[in-house]
Amino acid sequence: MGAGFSGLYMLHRLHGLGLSARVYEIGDGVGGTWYWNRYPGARCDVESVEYSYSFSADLQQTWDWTERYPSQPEILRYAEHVAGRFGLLRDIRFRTRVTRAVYDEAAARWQVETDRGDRVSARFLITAVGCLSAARVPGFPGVETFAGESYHTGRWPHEEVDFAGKRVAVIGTGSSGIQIIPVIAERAARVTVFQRTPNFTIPAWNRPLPPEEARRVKDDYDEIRRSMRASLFGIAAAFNPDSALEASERERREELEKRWAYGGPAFLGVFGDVAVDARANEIVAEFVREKIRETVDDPRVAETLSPRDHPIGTKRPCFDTDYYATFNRPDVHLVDLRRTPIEEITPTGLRTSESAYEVDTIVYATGYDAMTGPLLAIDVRGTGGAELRAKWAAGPRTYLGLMTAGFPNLFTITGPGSPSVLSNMFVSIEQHVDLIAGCLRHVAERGARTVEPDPGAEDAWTRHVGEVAEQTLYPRADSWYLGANVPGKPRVFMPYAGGVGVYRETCDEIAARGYEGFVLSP
Ligand code: N01
Repeated sequence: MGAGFSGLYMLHRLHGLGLSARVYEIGDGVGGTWYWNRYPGARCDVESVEYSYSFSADLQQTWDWTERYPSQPEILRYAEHVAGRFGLLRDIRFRTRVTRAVYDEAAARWQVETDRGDRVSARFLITAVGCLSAARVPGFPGVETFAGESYHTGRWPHEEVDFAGKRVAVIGTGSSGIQIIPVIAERAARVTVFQRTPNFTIPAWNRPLPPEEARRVKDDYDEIRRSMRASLFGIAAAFNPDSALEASERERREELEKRWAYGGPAFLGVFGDVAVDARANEIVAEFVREKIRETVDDPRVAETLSPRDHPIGTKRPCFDTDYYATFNRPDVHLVDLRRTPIEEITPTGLRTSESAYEVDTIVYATGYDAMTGPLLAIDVRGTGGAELRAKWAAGPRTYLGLMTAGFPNLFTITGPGSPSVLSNMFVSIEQHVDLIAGCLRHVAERGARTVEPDPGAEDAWTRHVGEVAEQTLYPRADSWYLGANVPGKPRVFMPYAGGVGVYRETCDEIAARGYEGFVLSP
């Protein structure tokens, strides 16, 4: 299920194993999140040379990225290129949503249904549905009454949206809002930004990628990929293991300024204790607030933009182009929803507890039902008709984020309980797909019909995921990592916070011990 980067690579590996496979994809093209997120300014914040597949030396040597961070159109072209180059399109059914998947114990097969009336059966069912694909518009009263145009960043139309001369409201200041706001501000007559929680954002300093720089990376790719795989977040930038608390004032300043000037995710590797020690974290957080005060002319606006309710890095960090400076424009206004919440959407705009705002266009940059949302939107039933929704009602339970007990032969690429969204997704996707391919080979060699986790191994892993998160500052933020953005969703930290290097070693050891913790049935 899914023809984003995980589904595409999985299909390629299944071809290599000599298995027959079919991919169902809701969109009418490949690319997953990059197919849907066509909003102006959409760009990946991992560097292009690292946000790419490593499985084919030929591919990584022949594909040329043009910018330091790849734009959405360029990433989509890359996905389309990969699909064509590796002969994947013939096995993908587009415009087709899987609605139901029921495990038939007697046949040891999954019976899969789609919204186009397909009824197919498969030995293995692999979900490649993405972690951030269930877009969410909050249930503001009156949402459906708005007479102007409205868009969610994650469901952006294929045609260009014309903002010229328009009064635009943007709700949400996560990664998507922070990327789209400066671009809309360039085009619209007026932009009003509705902010609930201010976010920390670091300059990306995007720029063209000179061919000689790309050449150096290509010459050194083996080493770069090796260090990415062994790292915490799946990126090659050096992580400084030193403590912020032990560094002198001058050393701190130098390191922070150096990383700010470099930009992008490397900033958060500034000191080794930022993610685990509140005092170290506050040093880095205050440095960013200082930058906000330096950049934003109006001190009250600067203060409203300054995060104070969560440690830096505990909500997904953002990386921007001119975000804070955009608030110096006379045609951009910031509304603090903590002080004056939205009460309703009206036919002509929005009304907060304080004022009415007349607008032509509303942009919802309001995020996703992350990680579990896309999978639980499907009616998945395992052994004895058990519902996945019921099993995960108090939070996802998995072994390695890869499988869940009671659902034989069902694999979840970058599922909850794996590093996934806390990493460069390409590193996590390739590792999971390779792990699944290895497991399928193991099942075949043993002559087994089914594989699923031992419930004890699953309990221990689920506990471990929670314990690792508790050692960090992550649980201190109301983030989508914890499901906090979706009313009623259980508050459980979903990704594995131990880092992609440690996670990979753990998986490799488990595989070397004959897929310890997995049960094979004849
Ligand atoms: O979504 P978000 P996103 N009333 O959930 C606000 C990836 N990504 O689409 O923080 C008012 O982060 C909400 O406020 P609060 C990346 O992993 C990557 O921006 O909940 N406001 C928040 O400000 C990212 O983390 C890239 O208080 C409401 C915003 O809407 C993930 O996708 C680019 C509200 C949602 O922010 C999701 O990012 C884009 C309400 N009822 C995305 N409900 C790159 O690679 C929500 N909000 C660059």
